[in-house]
Amino acid sequence: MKIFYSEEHRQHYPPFEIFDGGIRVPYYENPDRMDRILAALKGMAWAEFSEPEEFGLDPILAVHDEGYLNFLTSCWGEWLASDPEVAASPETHAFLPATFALRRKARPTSTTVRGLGGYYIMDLSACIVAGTYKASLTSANIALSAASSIVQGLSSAFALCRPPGHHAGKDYAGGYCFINNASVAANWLSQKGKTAILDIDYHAGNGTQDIFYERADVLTISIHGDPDFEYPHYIGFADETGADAGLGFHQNFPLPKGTDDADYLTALDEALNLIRGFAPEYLVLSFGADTFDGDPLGTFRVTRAGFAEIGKKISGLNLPVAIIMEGGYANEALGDNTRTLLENFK
Ligand code: OKP
Ligand code: ZN
Repeated sequence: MKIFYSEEHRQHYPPFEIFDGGIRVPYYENPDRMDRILAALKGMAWAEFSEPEEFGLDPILAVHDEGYLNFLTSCWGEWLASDPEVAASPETHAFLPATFALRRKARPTSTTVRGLGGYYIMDLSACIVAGTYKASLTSANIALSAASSIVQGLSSAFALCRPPGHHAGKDYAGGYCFINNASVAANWLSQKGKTAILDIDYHAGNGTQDIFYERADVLTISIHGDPDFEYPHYIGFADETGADAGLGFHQNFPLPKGTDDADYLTALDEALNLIRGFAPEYLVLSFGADTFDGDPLGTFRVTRAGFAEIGKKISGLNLPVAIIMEGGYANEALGDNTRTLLENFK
């Protein structure tokens, strides 16, 4: 019996893998498996070992996507080049993404927590603990309460939501978000009058985008770090403008690293003009303070004065607004930044 074998596999030996719950363990699919098999076969008289032939890429490209293969080719080099820590000790590192594109949505394929988790969670930051569900329900109720109060005639209301919501889609959690508070509020408001959502969190509001993408009755706009370099990476590009009946009723403003007050306010002016054109009765503002200069999860340079200007411009719409708290991680500045924005809506 011919047995094709190569020692090449030894070059593939990641130093770890991640188990459920984030625990690092040694790589289970390891070269020792081959050594065990080899040890078992080597002594057999019928075992005839051969090196494999070279067939080139064509038979592989007949099955696999070219971009995917290109990624496999370039991944490690890019990873190494992108991180000095990796370069300093490559043997102790492995590439893993921290986010997962939901491109297969056939069905929840398993009834176990692991299967359902993979289906309903888009990344490794939507961690669920004992109090998560109740806290999320309460957070949504906070947003609804703000929405209700503007229907009752208040010109503005602030929903100090936690957990945040704008990364959560119809059937997925992600980015610290479980229930999309702003979307719940906006959908509720849309029964009362035409509603727009403006998302000024530093990260693209992918969940909100997904939820309203086919709808013309709720305009959704997000201003954020360009997903070309920033989380959530797979959604939030400028050419995503809605689908079906909703075509033309979504707009993204992806901005570069280092965006300062002036550049931010220019994009905001454009967004506000779109809202004026839509002429809604109500506005839901997804507010994240992670655009702040020095936010540990952001790259923008919006200042305290910038938040004041942002608040002034949005309040200049003269629309009843439900302001929904999203992100913001420069904790020592978060209170002042939030207050500065809110001051314009008093
Ligand atoms: C939530 B919100 C990237 C890790 C990304 C998730 C960020 C979620 C942001 N290395 N972690 O929009 O403020
Ligand atoms: Zn954010």
